[in-house]
Amino acid sequence: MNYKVKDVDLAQQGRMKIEWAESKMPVMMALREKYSQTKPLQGQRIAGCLHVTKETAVLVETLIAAGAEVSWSGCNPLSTQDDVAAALADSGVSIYAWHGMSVEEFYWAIDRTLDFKPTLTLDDGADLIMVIHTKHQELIPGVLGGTEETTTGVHRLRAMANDGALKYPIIAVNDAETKWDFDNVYGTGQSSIDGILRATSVLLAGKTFVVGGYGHCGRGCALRASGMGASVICTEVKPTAALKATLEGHRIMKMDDAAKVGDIFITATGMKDIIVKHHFEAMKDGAIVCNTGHYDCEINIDDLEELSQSKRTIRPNCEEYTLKDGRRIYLLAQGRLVNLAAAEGHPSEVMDMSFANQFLSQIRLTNEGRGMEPKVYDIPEDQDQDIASVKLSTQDISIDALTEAQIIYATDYMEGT
Ligand code: XFA
Repeated sequence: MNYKVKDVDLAQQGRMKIEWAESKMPVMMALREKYSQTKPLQGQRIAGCLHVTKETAVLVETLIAAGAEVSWSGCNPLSTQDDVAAALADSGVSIYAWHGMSVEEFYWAIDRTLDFKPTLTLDDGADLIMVIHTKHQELIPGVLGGTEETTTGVHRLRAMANDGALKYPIIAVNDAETKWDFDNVYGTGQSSIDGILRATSVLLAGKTFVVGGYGHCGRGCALRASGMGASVICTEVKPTAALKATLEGHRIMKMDDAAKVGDIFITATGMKDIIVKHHFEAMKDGAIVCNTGHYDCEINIDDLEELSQSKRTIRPNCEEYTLKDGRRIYLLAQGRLVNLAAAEGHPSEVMDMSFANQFLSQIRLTNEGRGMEPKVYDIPEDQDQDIASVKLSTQDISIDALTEAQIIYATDYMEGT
């Protein structure tokens, strides 16, 4: 048996989820159609370590359609959708992933995906690359290259490359515009609002919605909250970001002032201690507080506990804290990422473009990996534009093209003077 999943009988349910995702991932389906003819990944063995979700299943089956053999593990013990893993196993994919696996099982699963001696790796968080570089260096000569999905992984790999410790080329999918921008602004924006609504069912219209941090994620949250009729206040430490927020129609305040007037608070900074004791002390009765930043330290929960006389779970993912003076504060998803804990993470339409970058980068490594230095590479600008272009065309949206004369105008510095 070349798989280990929770229960292969869940396959039918998982297959329906995958089919739903396929219908929302037109770029991946167009790539599948195109490359199932030419099979550019024929002969490649891809070891993948990436969240086992319905969207990832679409990527896996597209890699297979393009000729690759794959072997898969999950990159986070809690992100595996067991029914999706079952559907992949049932279709003959070697997959080693189940929800709630232990740390030992996690590394056991990665080891299993290395049994077939991969020629390419695909990572989210660089765990697979790390295992190969530390425990299985004998595999390195056979690896053409790898791709990495996230910021954290890319940071780790750039540091390795600087030390000369990286032994094969990596393409940083994270840094593609069609990944980074769309995930963070539109993916996080919608899914975070979705999480707040599922956890609370409040009306956003007319509420004062406070966003901590006006980076990409904060911007997405502000955009969507304002679109639903909330009045948005943003907090920032960076002058240019604060200025952008004001020019995009939001108010900017210090958190100390926003704390007094906000109905709903969301942190999206990547920094700790955004909402602390004196903020809770200033909040209105009924204030809702949540986080969509990378870590769960943006809201100081110890402070909230300290101020409270009691707490109870009043709804799923919604903890009611009663302060000593009787005011109530609602903490969502225990301060963890509200878009993952209370909703379903990025929508398939957004993952479509990230995974198109993954897929095309695997093909690039197949063709060019041998000649590439062991460094971290960016996605070429052309690839971003190609992916965006396919996304538009699948929605029957046409755009203009520059005329011959316009191209000359754009490139000839003598014109226009
Ligand atoms: C779970 C993802 C993480 C799931 C899986 C099951 C469910 C919901 C944990 C994840 C990431 Cl850490 O997926 C979501 Cl029921 N994703 C990515 C994702 N987000 N990330 C929001 O959706 C991006 C990110 C995060 C959280 C970057 C840096 C730090 C944290 C994998 C995925 N998502 C689509 C799920 N649609 C059902 O495939």
